Amino acid sequence: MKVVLYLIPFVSSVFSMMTENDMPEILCKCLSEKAGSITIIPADLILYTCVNKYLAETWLERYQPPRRIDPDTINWLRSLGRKVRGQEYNIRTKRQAARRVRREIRTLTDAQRNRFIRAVQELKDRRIGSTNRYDALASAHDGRALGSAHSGPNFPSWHREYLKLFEAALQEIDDRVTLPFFDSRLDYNLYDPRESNFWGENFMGDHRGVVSNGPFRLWRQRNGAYLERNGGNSGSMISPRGIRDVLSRRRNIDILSPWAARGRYGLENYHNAVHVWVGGSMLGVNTAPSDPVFFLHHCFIDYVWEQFRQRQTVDSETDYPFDQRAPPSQAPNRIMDNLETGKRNIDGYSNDYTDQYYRYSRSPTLCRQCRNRYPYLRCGDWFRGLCSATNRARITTFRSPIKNIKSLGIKKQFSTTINDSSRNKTSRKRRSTGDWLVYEPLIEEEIVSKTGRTKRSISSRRSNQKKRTSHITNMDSSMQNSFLLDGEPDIKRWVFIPVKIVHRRPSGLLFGTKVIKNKNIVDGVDVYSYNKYMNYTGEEQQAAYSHSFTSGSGADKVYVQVDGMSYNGKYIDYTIVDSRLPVSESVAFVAVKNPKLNSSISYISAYDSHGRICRPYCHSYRSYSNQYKTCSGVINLTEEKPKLYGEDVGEVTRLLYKSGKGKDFSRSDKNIFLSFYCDFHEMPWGKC
Ligand SMILES: [Cu+2]
Repeated sequence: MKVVLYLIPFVSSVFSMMTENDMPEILCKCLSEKAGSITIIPADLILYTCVNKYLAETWLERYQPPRRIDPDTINWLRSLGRKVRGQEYNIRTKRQAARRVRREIRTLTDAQRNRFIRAVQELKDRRIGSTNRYDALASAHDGRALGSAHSGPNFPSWHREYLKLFEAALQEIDDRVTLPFFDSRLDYNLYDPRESNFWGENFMGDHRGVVSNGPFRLWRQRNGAYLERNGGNSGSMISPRGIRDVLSRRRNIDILSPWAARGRYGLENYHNAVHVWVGGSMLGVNTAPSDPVFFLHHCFIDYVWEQFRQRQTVDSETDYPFDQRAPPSQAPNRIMDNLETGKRNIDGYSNDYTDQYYRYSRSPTLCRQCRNRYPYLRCGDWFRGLCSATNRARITTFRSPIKNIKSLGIKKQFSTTINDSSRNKTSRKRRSTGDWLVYEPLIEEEIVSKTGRTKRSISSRRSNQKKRTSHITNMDSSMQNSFLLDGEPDIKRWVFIPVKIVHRRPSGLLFGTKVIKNKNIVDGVDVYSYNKYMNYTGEEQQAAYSHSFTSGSGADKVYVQVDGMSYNGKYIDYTIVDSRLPVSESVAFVAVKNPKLNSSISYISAYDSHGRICRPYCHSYRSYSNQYKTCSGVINLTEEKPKLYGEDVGEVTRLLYKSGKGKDFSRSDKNIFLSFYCDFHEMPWGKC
């Protein structure tokens, strides 16, 4: 008894420096509103939308007010706007209708593409005010525009005007340049989109970590952070079916957020999945335009929206949906934020853009449109007759500037950037035509065709889905973070905490380890699922990306994501679990704001590479056992002792495994405050 009394104050003080906060109301409301659609769209996209909504609505409180844009930059932006209007005037009066043609980047000639790339590089090189032209334009996407240009009816209009300005800036440098677009369906149709030529040295450069080859290698953002990508970890390229679904609607209210955010017609969801797929700089809404991929991707979204507009049966110029569900900053007559062109939100719905400035050349989708016509496209899906991008050229020599790589502190063997050369050795098995037959239903099924019509049809489809394992997985890439915190990229501004992941084997998997019973193979099970523990409930599992596979080895990644609630910073890392086992456990290390720099409140979430979300649990320090109770995932870290974080991963490891001179190798979980249960059946978010 005495011992217990003695322990109470001690135990409760252990976690005094890490506590659970309530989830901010904006975030909580958003998540619970959308929770109903986690069996329709991958839940990490819901997370993405809601976190962005919170960040957009709180940017002023979280940032130290951002540096004012200098007058030179504003004058330049205004002059661009005037140029656009001048062009408008010329075309109107002369009636020459010299509309520029925007094309899919893989259909450009090498010369055309190089000219575009050179103009982008030049934008980055030309100084303007305290920055360069590229970054001046990129920063227009930040601040107020986070909220007034996303998740609402102003999404396509604001971005249309934004692309026009970017294109005008390119044309100032080279008048023959037109903005190309990135039709990610061509990459979706590829067996492994990470191998696409789009990420080749003569296109956008690699997608593994700090961009260290191609035309934008070692680019830095305005705040000094490197341009980064973490391609293919989660998210998805856009499926042809998704585009067909969007184009099957006739009113903007049916395809735009917030009204269409929950289903298969939501244009912004498909767009988000690509941002998530590319990751790195593209993941944060405030940093996304730092990557030129942003403009090509958005140009494709604009292409799709234009096709949609062409099919509308009502007046496209006035079909601007707006009610109390939309953010007030997206009111039709409000002036577009940050673009300095004086246009109103609804002006982005004007026909002028495509009547006067540009038109789109049809992107080749069917094999007969691309076969033998473009060196970077091929007939990728003979079965359905669909075009795909070609795989990127194998690089025989490693051509990145070694010197610079060294200065990044990247050791060659573990580089996230030079895998191209190492991957050459084990060339991937080309998929035969037969594989498409197996693969094809997966493409059609998951994100796209689930409307939740009848549960029976979904579960019967799911039962056909065993064998979602493949040798194409994301297991051979690491994770790069920018260490950007409140505008400065520096690891010292962060501290590391441990997060425990408890992962249950998802249903629908079948591994190669067959069960032999009484001399015969037992169908439908493997050694790891052949047990009484695996008792799946009839509940529906969360939706997964159709294009994602579990490695045949069982290795799978669970990502842990940190979003600053009281600061401006994002951090993501993963831990590896064994999907074969009924339950598998692991610890991830993620970084949060260093509490020495004042308020460190973070929302921490976890999801697997298929887009399914895990449920957060916090250590219940009132009890003596290692008990965890469901919690919000919002963590407040303070400087109070004892210290439950480390300045580096080694220090955290010491928290978990006291170095007992080889005696003690068991982990002490009492120092792990946050844990996630990845079961994929239970609702990942609590009620507000
Ligand atoms: Cu945007």
